[in-house]
Amino acid sequence: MQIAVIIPTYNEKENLERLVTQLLALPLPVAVIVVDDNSPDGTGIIAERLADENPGRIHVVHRAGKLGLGTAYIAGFHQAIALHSDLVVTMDADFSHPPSAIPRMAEKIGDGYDLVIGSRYVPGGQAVECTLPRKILSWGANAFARIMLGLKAHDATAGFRCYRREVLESIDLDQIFSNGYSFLMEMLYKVQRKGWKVGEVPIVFLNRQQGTSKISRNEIYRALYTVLRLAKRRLLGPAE
Ligand SMILES: Nc1nc2c(ncn2[C@@H]2O[C@H](COP(=O)(O)OP(=O)(O)OP(=O)(O)O)[C@@H](O)[C@H]2O)c(=O)[nH]1
Ligand SMILES: [Mg+2]
Repeated sequence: MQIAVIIPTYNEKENLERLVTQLLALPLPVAVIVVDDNSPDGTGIIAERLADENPGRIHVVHRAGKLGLGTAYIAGFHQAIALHSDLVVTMDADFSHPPSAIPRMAEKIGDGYDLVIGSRYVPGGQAVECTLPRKILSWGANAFARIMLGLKAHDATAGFRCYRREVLESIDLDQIFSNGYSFLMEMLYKVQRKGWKVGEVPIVFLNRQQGTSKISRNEIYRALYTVLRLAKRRLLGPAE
């Protein structure tokens, strides 16, 4: 069983090497795919060095500029499919998502799930050191998406996920409209609509310790728009 871990990066020079080292030390056959958007802080150069030092285990996708999180995931998915990875994990570079949870996520796939979310909002999960506004935003976005789209997962906005490759192959990735953070909700919606089995394992989500946040007010409005657009299609449009 081969596992590809996709890490989208934009200015993560403080985090990338330490994260990659922890991932490669996991007791699993892990390959890492870094999707870097020409980070001004040189994260892409660090990724290249790590790829040279670990032949065959690290792949780097370089894009010309900051093109958004959604299309970064899609570029990573195409690469993971090309590598014939059995499982495809996505995670943030900033240590909010603990690498130590990946074996539990893979195990849950073994129990018959097609997508497993590293979840803050199931018993045993938590978000630590997050500010109150950030907690309210996350909680509100989840509640809204769950109600409007009928999503069953409790952490619908989580970027820490483990997909079976077949799930990704079943979805027309290049048709996904939203970029940025709302991509995660759209993707989960499509996975659920296809009838794939979605599970969650609890994780302790740690707020970013190093580097700076990339979430903007604009992204929040766009996420709101994405949920409304999908909800409208769900009520009125053709099943898809
Ligand atoms: N390639 C690429 N990666 C991105 C882009 N935007 C964000 N990222 C990465 O996506 C992951 C999540 O971004 P974060 O800035 O941590 O967003 P967040 O977790 O919502 O916010 P904070 O943790 O508060 O900073 C990180 O690994 C970022 O480096 C982008 O446009 N392109
Ligand atoms: Mg983060």
